[in-house]
Amino acid sequence: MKKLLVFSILGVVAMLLIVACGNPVPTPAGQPTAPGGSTAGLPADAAAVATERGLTPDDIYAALRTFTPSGQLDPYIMIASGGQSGQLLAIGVPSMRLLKTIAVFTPEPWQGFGFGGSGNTILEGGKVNDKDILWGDTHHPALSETAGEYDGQFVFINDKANARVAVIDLRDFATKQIIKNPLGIVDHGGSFVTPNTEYVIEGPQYAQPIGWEYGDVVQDYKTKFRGYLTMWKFDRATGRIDPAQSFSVELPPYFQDLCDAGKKVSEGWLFCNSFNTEMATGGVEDGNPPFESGTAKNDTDYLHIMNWKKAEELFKAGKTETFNGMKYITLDTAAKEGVLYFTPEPKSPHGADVTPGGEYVVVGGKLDPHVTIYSFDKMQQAIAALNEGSATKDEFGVPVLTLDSTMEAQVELGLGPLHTVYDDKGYAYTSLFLDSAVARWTLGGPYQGLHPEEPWTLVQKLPVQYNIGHIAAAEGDTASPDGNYVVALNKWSIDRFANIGPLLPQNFQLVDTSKTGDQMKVLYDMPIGNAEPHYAQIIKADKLKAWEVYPLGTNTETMLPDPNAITSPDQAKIVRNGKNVEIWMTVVRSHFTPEHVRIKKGDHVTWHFSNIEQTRDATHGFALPGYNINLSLEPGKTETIEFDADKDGTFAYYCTEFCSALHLEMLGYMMVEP
Ligand code: CUK
Ligand code: CUA
Repeated sequence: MKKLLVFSILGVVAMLLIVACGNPVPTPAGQPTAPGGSTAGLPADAAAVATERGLTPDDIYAALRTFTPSGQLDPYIMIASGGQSGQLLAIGVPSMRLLKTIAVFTPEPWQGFGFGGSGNTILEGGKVNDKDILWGDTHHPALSETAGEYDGQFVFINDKANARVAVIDLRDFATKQIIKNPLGIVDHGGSFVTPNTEYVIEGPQYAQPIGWEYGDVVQDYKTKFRGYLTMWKFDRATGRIDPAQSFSVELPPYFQDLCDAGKKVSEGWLFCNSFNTEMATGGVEDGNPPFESGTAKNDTDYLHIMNWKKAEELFKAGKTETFNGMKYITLDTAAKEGVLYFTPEPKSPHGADVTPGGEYVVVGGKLDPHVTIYSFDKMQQAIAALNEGSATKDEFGVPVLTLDSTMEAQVELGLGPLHTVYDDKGYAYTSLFLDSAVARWTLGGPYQGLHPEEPWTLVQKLPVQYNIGHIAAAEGDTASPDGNYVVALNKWSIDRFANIGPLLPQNFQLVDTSKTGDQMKVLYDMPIGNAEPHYAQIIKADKLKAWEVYPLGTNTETMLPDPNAITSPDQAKIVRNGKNVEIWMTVVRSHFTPEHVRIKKGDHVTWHFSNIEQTRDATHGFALPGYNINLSLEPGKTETIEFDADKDGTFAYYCTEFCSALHLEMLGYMMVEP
């Protein structure tokens, strides 16, 4: 532990230096190639370009590894969180081309999400205390899995800021459901899935009273403040989370941080690191230690080891309490019935990443130079031994397994280890925040023999620019990772891009991991100019089977035929019933039918749009000025809006997608009589 302490001090010093100078030391830039030197072998015109641009052989290699000619498709798609934009990003790998921003928690006009159509209904599912919340802080996307492999059907994402989870259908890369956790107001350790997506898991972070009811953080902390981990039951057939079949587990008021589900040998279990076992309550203004040091006093925190299958049994047996409709297993029950165990983890831990076969859990210590590797097998032995006799318990009665009894190895990597991902060569990759590096190191056990090196040793530290947070690997969270690439999700970009003012983009750096040994290379820098993403997952593109167009008359919220769909302009009509006006409109290149909509001030308008195209990419838009209405009408889609005509006047509605040569002529008039 003394060693830990020394390094944690080093870590703090390094962190302070970074904060003080605001400038991690950049790595030396690539040296230009001497004319006629390492461009040998290139065609003359390519050699001339390389010489003129001062490209090194490494640069040329990187260009060849990433350049994707027009019309060629990327073999991987990365689904990255969009941080405080509240969205997700779909990015091609290795080209690092942004393909789509997927609207999730934040209204987005291009997709017509939240400007009058079904997106409004979906966003309403995310209300908090009846208040519209029109942004999110997305952290950890989780692709749906079958037998521990990404299956390309769904992706889930949490909103840390409001403890919500969203479901995105990968048939159309569109959000279908937002669900609010009734127990917590902030989350973090989610979303992630069980190996067959039986559950989408949402772990907590900052402790709070159940249902975020009133409590005093100092006086009530140990009695009222808690963490809650929620197992959201996912119904593949409907593509929705089913709250009635979902349950939660009450946790102590430690700050549970990041979780991962066991798989293969550890299927049925899950693991979360935590970082405030001190139960610090802040209050720097009253002379108390601030959270940043109060939470870092202890040498160790607790890795949470949870038997979710056991928890599911208890839930099914009715051994739960209920709050706001959410069934939950109390902390006392979880501790006594073998749902929850702890084992120590060093200094300000972050991340808990299960190896592809489920044998080990790797935890980084932000203020410790090591990663700690826990063995699931050893955990089970320690648990079996516990049951026979005396167990150490924390103050909430949760059994604590000793570090010696659960630890397989520790590997010293450098400063600020955070997150770990895996490849197909028996290597693990850990992000080093303070060192600004990606550490490649070797796994032992069943992974020994996949690589030429000793087990549990550091192989290479690759500098990245700068201050890497998460790291993502191709098929990295599956039972069989690919290993061609990892992406460093860097928090700071500093000098990597043109100066566009004090708010700088994040820097996603593509790293080549195709060769063994110390051969990792940075291939490409991609600026993320809209928020601070946290995690990302990378799926093989051929696993995605997205629709090219919607079948004619599809309601894209339900993905079923829409009862209000029409298929030809002949069926278009306007029907008045008292003050209610209902419009059935077709949309096709290059006209709306009808082109004249005459209504009266005070009417309630229900307007159905059917894009009757089946041509790929023949998307139309519908903008209604003055009414905050904007739709995206992809081929085959039927969409409905409703509004009160509370402003009289003449409103030209028009198509916002340049759909044809006569796109500008695609318009109509809504005349609202005073
Ligand atoms: S956290 Cu952001 S770098 Cu939310 Cu996964 Cu570690
Ligand atoms: Cu339809 Cu432009």
